[in-house]
Amino acid sequence: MRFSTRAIHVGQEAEQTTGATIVPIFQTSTYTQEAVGKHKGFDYSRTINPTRVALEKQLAALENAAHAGAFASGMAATSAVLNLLSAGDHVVASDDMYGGTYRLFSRVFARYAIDFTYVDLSDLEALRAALRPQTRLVWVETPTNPLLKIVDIAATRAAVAKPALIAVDNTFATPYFQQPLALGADIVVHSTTKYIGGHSDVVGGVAITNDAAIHEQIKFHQNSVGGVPGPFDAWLVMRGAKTLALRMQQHERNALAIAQYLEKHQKVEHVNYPGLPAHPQHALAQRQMRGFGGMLSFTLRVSEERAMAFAASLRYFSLAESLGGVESLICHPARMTHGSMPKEDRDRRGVTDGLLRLSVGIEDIEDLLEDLEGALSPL
Ligand code: P1T
Repeated sequence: MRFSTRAIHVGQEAEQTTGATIVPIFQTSTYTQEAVGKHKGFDYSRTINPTRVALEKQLAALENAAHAGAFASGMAATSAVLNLLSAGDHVVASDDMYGGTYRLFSRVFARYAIDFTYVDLSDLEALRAALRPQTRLVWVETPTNPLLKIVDIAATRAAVAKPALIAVDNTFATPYFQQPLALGADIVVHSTTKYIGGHSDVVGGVAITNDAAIHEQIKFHQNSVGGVPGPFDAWLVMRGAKTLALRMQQHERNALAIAQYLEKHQKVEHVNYPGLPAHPQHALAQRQMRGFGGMLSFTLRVSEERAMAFAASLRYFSLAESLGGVESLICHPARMTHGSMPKEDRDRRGVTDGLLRLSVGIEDIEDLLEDLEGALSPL
């Protein structure tokens, strides 16, 4: 079965009692048992829910994987992976990554005696130097948020010996463009809030693996910690995921056209988009990914004030956090998505006050380009 067929069919069998073609929203917290312990495999919805099970089968299939655990948010899925660790363990993580992930690592898990080292994972020497005997996890984001750096997943695997695990946050690329498990990663995490849900109407996450023992632990944490999605949220993510391939094709076409337009614009200082030949890791992105995605970031040759006024003046790009929906968004990472990161940490990583990030939607490209031109020309 190929990608879109899997997205539309895996886990989506007709419902048995009625024949409903679409998986119902099983809006129930509990299940009536015939006798104590005699039931149909469902006992309590924190533990298991049929709508969630259907979503988990579908999302595992998108990553060509055996197992998936769905969560109430991307951060809950990330927490579940970090919950595999114990006090005294060490983690190496991307220095450029979503600000909320950095906050979770540095302000929650660091308090539980888990040690973190942040390095530019596109530099394999830096990765090797950061590894310790206690290193249990390497946390990779690629492309990174918001600088769109690319990390070589296969080379990371070659540098990181088991039992240390490699987890890849595949939110920006999506399984349509990148399959980290096939490149040697042990776990893939998504914020399904983004491209997989695809319509900016639900918050969710997922942790996917081929390793049955890891999945058992993830399921244990779903049940013990309880950060699971409700049935309606699971259903919304599942509905969105069916059109992932179609949407990603248009996201990418539009993003490439905008990256090329911005790259030539005299008011634009620099564009970060892995699909541009000028991107320092363009060749690696071509090798590792099937496409370059719909995210880009750039700096303008104007003051921060004017850059922020530009962002607010666009008509079709809403000034908003998040990404991956059908509608275009613009954000100012330093004040928005990465506001929880101290300024010196942001500056060191290149998340400067002048940086703007676009989540390019699937509108008609002519309208998006006219919108950008209309807002850039008065600057
Ligand atoms: O928002 P949530 O579903 O909990 O997912 C967190 C998350 C995890 N990983 C990546 C790469 C992300 O970008 C995010 C969330 N990011 C934004 C809200 C944002 O605007 O960048």
